[in-house]
Amino acid sequence: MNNEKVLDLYVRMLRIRRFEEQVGLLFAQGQLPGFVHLYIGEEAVAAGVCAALRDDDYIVSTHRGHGHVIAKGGDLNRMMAELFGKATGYCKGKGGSMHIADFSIGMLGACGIVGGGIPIAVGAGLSAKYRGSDQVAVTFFGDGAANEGSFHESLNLAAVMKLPVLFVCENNRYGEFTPMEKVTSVRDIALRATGYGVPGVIVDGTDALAVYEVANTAVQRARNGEGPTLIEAKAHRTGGHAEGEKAFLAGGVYRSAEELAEAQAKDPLRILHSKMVQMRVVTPDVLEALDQQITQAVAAAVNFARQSPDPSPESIYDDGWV
Ligand SMILES: Cc1ncc(C[n+]2csc(CCOP(=O)(O)OP(=O)(O)O)c2C)c(N)n1
Repeated sequence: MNNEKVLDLYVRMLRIRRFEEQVGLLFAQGQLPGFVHLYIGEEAVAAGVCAALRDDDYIVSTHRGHGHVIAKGGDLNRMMAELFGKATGYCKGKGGSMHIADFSIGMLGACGIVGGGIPIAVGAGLSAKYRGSDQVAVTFFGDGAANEGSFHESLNLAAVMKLPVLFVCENNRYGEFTPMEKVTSVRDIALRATGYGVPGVIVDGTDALAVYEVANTAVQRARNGEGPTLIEAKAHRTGGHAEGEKAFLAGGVYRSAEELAEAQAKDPLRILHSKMVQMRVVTPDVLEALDQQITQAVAAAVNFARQSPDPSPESIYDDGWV
């Protein structure tokens, strides 16, 4: 992988991290009207996969979707405005965090229904195959979603029809507050690929370079008409399931301090940062300047959102489908 590509991975991750940190802060200050589920700790998965895609490839996301939108090239201003519920947001302020879509970059949507996005990606893959367009579709989902019927039906259909789809399981080991082993019959989600006759690959989801390599292979396979791949990226979310978690958990603790510290130690940004400096891809000064630039872009997005108008009351019935 050339230096430019490595740096590109880092930039995608840093944009996600700084955006998410800001969103966490705004939520804590009571400035955002809806719920938010942050992606901090899992950045290498979205960055690694999306860096292996073309602009016209498709992705479908989850309730934890900001990172996917940003990694695919989403606009920070429109995202932030959507979180603030403003008319300039991606859904004109009516969707919020879990409903960001941007068809112009192939981002077909986030989805608050766990497992709900998976069949949408299969539909996009079917459409690409039908049109002979050479595009691929990616569905991101959690370990919890891998226990939904939609996952199994979708994987089977994609395998039978040899659809150009990447099933990317972001295994952060928890579904809300339930550890995976309490609700999942296998230790590795990737094992389930065998049951559907497709490759199942496990990758360290904190290592963006490794995720990129695995995704690249799966994308080539999909474009060659060889069908789907199930990728399981083992990752950690370093924050709560949703922001404000403590408020509704009533003090209950579901993860030990040691486990959390272990997760924090596997920070994908820090890992790639030190690799890049070690490999002399770039100097720390350049990375520092990049960080400042991205931090400013996120601050500008907050200003953009704050200065944007609210949706007008007359528009309440516009853009709605029943
Ligand atoms: C069909 C459905 N069931 C339950 C919920 C409530 N819910 C929201 S997020 C979540 C946990 C999802 O866990 P996972 O798929 O592992 O994703 P993660 O939050 O870990 O990224 C649940 C149960 C939901 N939104 N949709």
